[in-house]
Amino acid sequence: MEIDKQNLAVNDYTAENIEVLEGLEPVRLRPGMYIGTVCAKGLHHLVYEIVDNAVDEALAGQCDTIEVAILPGDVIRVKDNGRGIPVGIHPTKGIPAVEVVFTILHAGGKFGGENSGYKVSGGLHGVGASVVNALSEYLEVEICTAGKKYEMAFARGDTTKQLTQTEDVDDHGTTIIFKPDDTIFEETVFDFDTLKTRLREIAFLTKGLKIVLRDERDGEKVQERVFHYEGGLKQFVEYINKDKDPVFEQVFYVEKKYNDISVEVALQYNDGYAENTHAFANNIRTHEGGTHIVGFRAALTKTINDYGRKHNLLKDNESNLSGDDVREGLASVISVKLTHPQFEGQTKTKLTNTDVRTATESIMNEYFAYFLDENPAVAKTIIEKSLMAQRARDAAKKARELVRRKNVLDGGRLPGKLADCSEKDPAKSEIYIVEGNSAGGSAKGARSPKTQAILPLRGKILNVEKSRLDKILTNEEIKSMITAFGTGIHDDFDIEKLRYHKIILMTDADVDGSHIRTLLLTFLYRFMPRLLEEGYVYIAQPPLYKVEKGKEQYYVYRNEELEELFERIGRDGVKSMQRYKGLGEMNADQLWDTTMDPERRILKQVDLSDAYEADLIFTQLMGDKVEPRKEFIYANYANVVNLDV
Ligand code: TTJ
Repeated sequence: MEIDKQNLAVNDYTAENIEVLEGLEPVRLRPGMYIGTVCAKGLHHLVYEIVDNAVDEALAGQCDTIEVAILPGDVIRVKDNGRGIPVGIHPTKGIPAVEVVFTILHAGGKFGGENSGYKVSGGLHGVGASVVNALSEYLEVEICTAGKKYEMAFARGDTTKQLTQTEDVDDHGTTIIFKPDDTIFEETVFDFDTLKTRLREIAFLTKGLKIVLRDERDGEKVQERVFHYEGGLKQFVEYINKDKDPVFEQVFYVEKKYNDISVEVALQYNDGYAENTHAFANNIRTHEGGTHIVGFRAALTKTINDYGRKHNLLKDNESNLSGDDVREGLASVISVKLTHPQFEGQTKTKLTNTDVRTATESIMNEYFAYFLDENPAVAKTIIEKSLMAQRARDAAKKARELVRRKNVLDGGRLPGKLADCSEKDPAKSEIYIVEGNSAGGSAKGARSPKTQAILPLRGKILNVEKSRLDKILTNEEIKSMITAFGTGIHDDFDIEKLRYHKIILMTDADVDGSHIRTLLLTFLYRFMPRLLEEGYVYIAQPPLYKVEKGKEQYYVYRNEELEELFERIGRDGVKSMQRYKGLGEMNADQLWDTTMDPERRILKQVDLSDAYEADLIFTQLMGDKVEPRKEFIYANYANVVNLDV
C-alpha cells in the first residue's frame, strides 16, 4: 500500500485517513507540542532526539561509538556503528521500516512486537525521529547493513528520495544528516557548549559508550571533544566532586536490576554542606524528583542509622540522624531505566512509577549496607559528619527561633545602616546593596531618595556555602539584608512582602568586587532563589575610566571602549584620565551620573532561569579550589548575567 497524502480528501473517513492522522502535518503546525519550543532549546532538542536512537542501539549492546558533527551551515550529522535501521518492508504499512521511522508519528513506540524484527527502538526512546524530519529543511539517511549501503532522503517530512541500495560495503551503521527548518526555528545556530554538556551527560549515563562531538563549521579551527567513561556514574560523581574536597576516596557504586527496572547509583561525600543529587529516568533528567529519589533517600537514611546503631557510633541517648543530616555534602547520581516511565509535574520531569521506589530502595538497602560493612573507616566518617550536621541543625533551629522572636520584639525594625526610600510601592522602589562604607556614603549622597534605598555592607560577606545556618543567621550583613528586603527566608519566605522590585548589587569593577558580588549572589541563590527567578536582582555597572577633554567628560565602562573613544575624539588635549579603582573614588555627582541615574545607568539583570546551570556555576565559584573559580570569573562572568539596558 502506497501512502498518497495528496489524494486523500479531508472528509474521507477511510482506512487511509488514519495514515493522515499519523502524518507529520500536525508537527509542523504545532511544533511546540512535540519539542517544547522553537527557540534555541527546541533546536538542540532535535539533536538529542536523533542521538537517543543511537543510544538505544548502544544500550542493546550493538554499537559503541556515536559521532555528532556540526557541519558548515549548522547542519547536523549523527553517525553510529550499530546494526543500521531496518530497511525491509514493514508487514502492515507496506513501506520500508526506515521510512516508517521517519514519516510516521511516534513510530518507535507503536509498531512491531518484540520479535517482529521491525522494532525500531531498543525500548527507551525512539519516538522522535519523525518529528526531527518534519522540522528539517532536509534530512538524509545512510544505512550500512548486511553488506549493502542504502540511502533515502526527506524534506520537511516528505519523502524526496525513495530508499535505494547503492554499493556493497563491509561497514555497518546509521548516518543521519539534517538541517533544521529556518521557517520553523527562531534560532538555527547550534551552541557547541550546550551540545557538549548534554552529550557528556549521556556518555556518563551510558558507560562504555564513546561519544564524539566535532564542530566543523569553521574549517580553520575544528573543535573536538570525546566523552567515554568505562566507569559510568562512578566517574559522573567524581566529575561533580572534582573541584571539591571529598571526605574519602571511595565512591559507592551499584548497578543492578530489580524485576525489569535497572537501577544505577553512585555517591561520594565532600566537605561542603550542600547536597548535589542528579537523578535520571531513561537518561532524562528528573528535575522535579520522583520515586527513584524517594527510594534512594529512604534507604540511605535507614542504612546509615542501622550501621550507626549496630556499631555504637550512634549512642543510645542520641536521636536518629535525619535525611537532611545524612545528605550534607552528599554528591550522588541516580539513574533508573524502565519500559513505561510515567512523568508528572509542571515540566513533566517527576517520575511517578511506584515500583521504582521499591526497586531503588531495596537495591540501595542491600548494597549500601555491604559498602559500609566493607569500608568501616568510610562509614565512621559519614556518621561523624552526619552527627555534626545534626548538632548544627539543632543550633540553627535555636538561632532561628531567637531571630524570629527578636523580630517580633522590635517590631521588625529596619537595619540602622539602611537609608530607606520614601516611596512605599515596591514596584517603584529599588535598593542598592553597596560594598564598603565610603562607597555607601557617596551612594547616599547621590541617590534619588524617593525611590532609591541604600544599604552599605562592610567588606566581604559570609560565604554561605561554607558556613552553617546558625552562623549565617547571626551574621550582621546577612541579617540586615533579610530585614531590609522584608521577605524572610526559607520556609518563611514570602515574595509578597518584598519591599523593592529592584535589588541592585553595586560593587567595585575589579576582581575583589566580583568576588563580593558572587558571595551576594550565592546568598540570594541559596536563601531566596525566587528573587532571582522573578528577575528582581540586578548588577550595577560602574565605569572603569573617566576621560576629560575640553569641557567634555567621557565615562568608559569596558576596556575595549577606551581605544574606541580615543579613535573617536583623538588623544590630543586629553586633560586628565582617571582610572576608577573603586566606587569610593567617585563623588556623589559622578556616581549618580554614571551608575545610579535610571535614565543613563547600565544594569545587568541576573538571569537564573536554568537552575541546574546556576547550581553548577555557583558550585564552581564557591568551591574550595581557587583555580577553577579564577578561571570562571575571568572567562565566563558575562554568561551569568544578561544585559538589561
Ligand atoms: C533495530 O532492530 C534491528 C536492528 O537495528 C535496530 C536499529 O534500529 N538500530 C539502529 C537505529 N541503529 N541506529 C539507529 C538509529 C541511529 C540514528 C543516528 C538515528 C536513528 C533514527 C536510528
